[in-house]
Amino acid sequence: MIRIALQAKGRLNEDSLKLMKEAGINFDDAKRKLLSKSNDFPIEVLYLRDDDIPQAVAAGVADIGFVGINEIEEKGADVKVIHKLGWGKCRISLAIPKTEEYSGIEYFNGKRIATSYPKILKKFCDENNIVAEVEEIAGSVEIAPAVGMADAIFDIVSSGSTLVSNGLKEVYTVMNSEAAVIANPNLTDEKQALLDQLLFRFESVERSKGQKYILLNIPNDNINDALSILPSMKSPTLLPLAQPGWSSIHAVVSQKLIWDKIEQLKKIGAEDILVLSLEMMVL
Ligand code: PRT
Ligand code: ZN
Repeated sequence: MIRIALQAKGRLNEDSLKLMKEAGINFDDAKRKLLSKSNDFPIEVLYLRDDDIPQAVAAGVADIGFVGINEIEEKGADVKVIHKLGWGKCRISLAIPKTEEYSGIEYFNGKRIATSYPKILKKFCDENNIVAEVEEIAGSVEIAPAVGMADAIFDIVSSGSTLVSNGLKEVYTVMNSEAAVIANPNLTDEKQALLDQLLFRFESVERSKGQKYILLNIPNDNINDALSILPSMKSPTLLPLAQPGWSSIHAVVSQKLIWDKIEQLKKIGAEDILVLSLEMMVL
């Protein structure tokens, strides 16, 4: 049995549950139980606030967790970052009132900076020889300059629209973040084996994202042209059709390229083109 800590509610909750489900693991959500066991896999889910996940994993209260890299850095918890998940993407940036002129990071010398990430900010200031006053506040950081609590802020930005609507401009990105799988550094062999099994499933699901499965029929004379248009995982799947002189080709194509490939394939005589969604790619 392995225990995973997930965010109970908030920005990472939905994607966390979706990935577990796509990996074939179902359980009750946080609205029903704070600790929930799956019937599909030897795993228990512990729902926590994201701030508490790094510490819970470091202490072994949970064996693994999904949490933003920003929280891991801020908490300085002794956990291993095993796998980046590619969602929950954001950056932590310094921002100042939009009317201020910005010359470079020396601007922050002698300034008061409001943040919920004091450790990351202090480390950045130390590394860059900036002497600033760090004002730690738990939430609504963006409002601090307007109400006179600070001259600047250091906060999470994703689209940037919260900064704009508070009359601020982003001037320096200190770190980029995304959600990651973290693990306690001292997992037992049994737990490590379960984690490896989970990672294999997560990677199979992730690999299929943005990919489509394409099937088409092509005159045998044009098979080589079609194969040069279509990439393949190993060797392309090529099947003879009942109709003499024709074959069927199956391949996986990036969603971004699908229309381009369809147009090229039609030009060389491809017919009956089908495009299907992929749920996972197991290599
Ligand atoms: O209750 P709990 O403590 O669990 O949740 P929380 O309120 O502390 O965190 P939550 O759910 O807001 O965010 C969880 C994690 O999502 C963060 O630690 C980041 O790793 C990641 N993430 C990704 C974000 C954002 N994008 C984001 N845009 N976290 C917060 N924001 C906020 C930001 O603080 C700012 O207020 O959104 C606003 C900015 O958004 P834009 O799009 O206007 O720039
Ligand atoms: Zn939080």
